[in-house]
Amino acid sequence: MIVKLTGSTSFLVTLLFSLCENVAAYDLHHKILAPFVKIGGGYYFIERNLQKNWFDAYESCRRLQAELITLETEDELRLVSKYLTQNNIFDRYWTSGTDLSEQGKHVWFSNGQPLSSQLWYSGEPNNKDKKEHCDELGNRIKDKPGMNDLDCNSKIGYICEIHSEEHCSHGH
Ligand SMILES: [Ca+2]
Ligand SMILES: [Ca+2]
Repeated sequence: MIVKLTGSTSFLVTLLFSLCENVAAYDLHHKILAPFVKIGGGYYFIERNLQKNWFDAYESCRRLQAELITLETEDELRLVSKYLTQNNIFDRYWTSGTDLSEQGKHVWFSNGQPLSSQLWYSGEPNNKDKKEHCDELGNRIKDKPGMNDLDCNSKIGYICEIHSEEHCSHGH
């Protein structure tokens, strides 16, 4: 009985996993809005050509039922950066990091959790000219990943992230 249950559960997990391999965001008419690429355990939409301020970028991700990228671990930073480098698109991208609510206290706007101090480029965050409150994943040093606080009105690319469980439960 226990063996049987375990067997069918793992089958279900496998099925769910395979159904979620190719993820895309759809509009009401089931037209594909954006394809997400799988990197490690996450799904990401990388926009490099349309440069937007932080708020516009966040809204764009929400329209895809996603959020600006949240780098929960250094591993995620490493994997995403490796993908960008391998595809020759290592550039500057908005993340969900911000200290708009409390100066100097950078949190991921997607989940309210603090940013790891390990993610920053050295000397950052520096709140240059007292107007840097949104956090980018940057290319300050060629192919070396790191974070920097930047003026939220700066227009750069952005990366949206979607969680597979959330997406799969919506049936796409
Ligand atoms: Ca993440
Ligand atoms: Ca800065």
